[in-house]
Amino acid sequence: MGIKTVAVFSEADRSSMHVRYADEAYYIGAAPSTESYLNIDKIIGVAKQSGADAIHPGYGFLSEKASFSERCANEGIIFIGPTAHAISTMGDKITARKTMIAAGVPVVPGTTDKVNTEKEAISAIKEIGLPVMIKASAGGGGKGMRLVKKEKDIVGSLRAARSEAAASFGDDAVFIEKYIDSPHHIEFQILADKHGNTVHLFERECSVQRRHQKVVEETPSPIMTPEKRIEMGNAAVAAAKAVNYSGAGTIEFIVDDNLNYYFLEMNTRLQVEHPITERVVGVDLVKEQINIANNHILPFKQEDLHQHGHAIECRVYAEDAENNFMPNPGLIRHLTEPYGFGVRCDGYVYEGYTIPIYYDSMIAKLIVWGENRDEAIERMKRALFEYKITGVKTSIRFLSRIMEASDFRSGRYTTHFIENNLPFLLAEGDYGGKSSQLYEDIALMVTSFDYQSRLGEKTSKWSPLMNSSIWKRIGRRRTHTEM
Ligand code: MV4
Repeated sequence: MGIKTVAVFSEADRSSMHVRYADEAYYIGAAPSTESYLNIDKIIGVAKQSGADAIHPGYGFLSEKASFSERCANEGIIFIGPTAHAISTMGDKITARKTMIAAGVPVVPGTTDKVNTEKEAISAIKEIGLPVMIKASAGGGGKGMRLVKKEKDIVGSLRAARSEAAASFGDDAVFIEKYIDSPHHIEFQILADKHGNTVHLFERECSVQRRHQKVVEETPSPIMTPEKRIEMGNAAVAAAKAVNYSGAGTIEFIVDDNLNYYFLEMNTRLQVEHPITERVVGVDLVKEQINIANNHILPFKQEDLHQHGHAIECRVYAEDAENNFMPNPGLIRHLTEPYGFGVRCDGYVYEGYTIPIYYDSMIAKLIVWGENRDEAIERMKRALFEYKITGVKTSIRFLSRIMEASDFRSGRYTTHFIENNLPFLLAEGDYGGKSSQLYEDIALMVTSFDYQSRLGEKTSKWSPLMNSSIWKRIGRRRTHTEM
């Protein structure tokens, strides 16, 4: 777009790629995010100092902070995202529910107002019927929720949900919903300009998740019908219009096996999984976000938008699946990323880079496209096979097993997919047995020694175990041919 970029970085991100790629980069503080990426004053300070006219908040940190959107507006800096009003309305789940009811968007049967007393809770649950979910109004993404199955557990769960909400969010307001068992998580991408035009860019199926962390997403959803898609898309547009939304946003629904759908929450930001929508609908969502912030009119209408083929995203985490998915930060020794037709690899690590311990353990997103779902799955398996990372444990093999699981292949899976298939997903598969990591390391060492023997004595003092990339070690001053 020809726009100059300014990066901010914490102590832990000095050697990150975004710092090198940006036109300018500014240090904003120590590694903990409260001292850097969550420090509004520091970020506004950099915007002023550098003369940046807009801030893109990404998809973490301050991206859904109403006070940050407001501060930008007050400082005359464009926040590439919705207004503080839209963020705070959707951030408060009771207000969001009420707004959705008024807009005619289906919500899960439950209480409209916050539940104040144990007596109120008991009578509400009598009406709704067990099982129910008690949810924190200030929560979201699974925080501050309690499932209640038995009458005798109501009081205890209410107290627990309330105190957890008070401790986590400083707000103990809770509401109660009917529990939807084994749901699908299906979300709709929307785009809205500042001139009253709102469109949806269809759905993403996000039911492959573990502890409220998404692992695989795909579009179209294998359980969607053309009729439901139109109905839910219209509901998503109505939801966005109800808060005068502008920018990119996502309406999350839970969907039961009979395709009854209920509004859960709205994410008032770009999401991690946006590339699958970009690929299937053919729209660059970040470009549209920037143009919307710049007061442009949306360049397409609903009837211009179509889904073409099938896209899948796998999130690659630096974690140890066999050790309860424990984060596994550290030095990247060797990296080979997949490529080719229909493959997009959005990563940030490189050989010699050390993943810091401070932030999320997601290190890459692998997105593939195929003419149809089966082709997309086959392409994903090929791309995962080509993807080699040594030095840290990653979820690549686990993802490969997901692609082979019969529940995934059939397309009939719910949010319980991972827990229901864990032994299969952790077992050795086509991808290679437990020894495959050892073989990979040996192959890497052999390659490294081979290079060294051909490059002559001069370089042989470099142990391949110190750094797997010969290019990094010797490539700084002399080129390969000079050696
Ligand atoms: C529910 C539910 C069942 N019934 N609400 C989890 C995250 C938060 N956004 C709401 N969540 C749920 N709310 C009712 N009334 C089940 C979940 C849920 C879930 C939802 C979407 C994706 C994954 C999930 C995993 C566990 C529970």
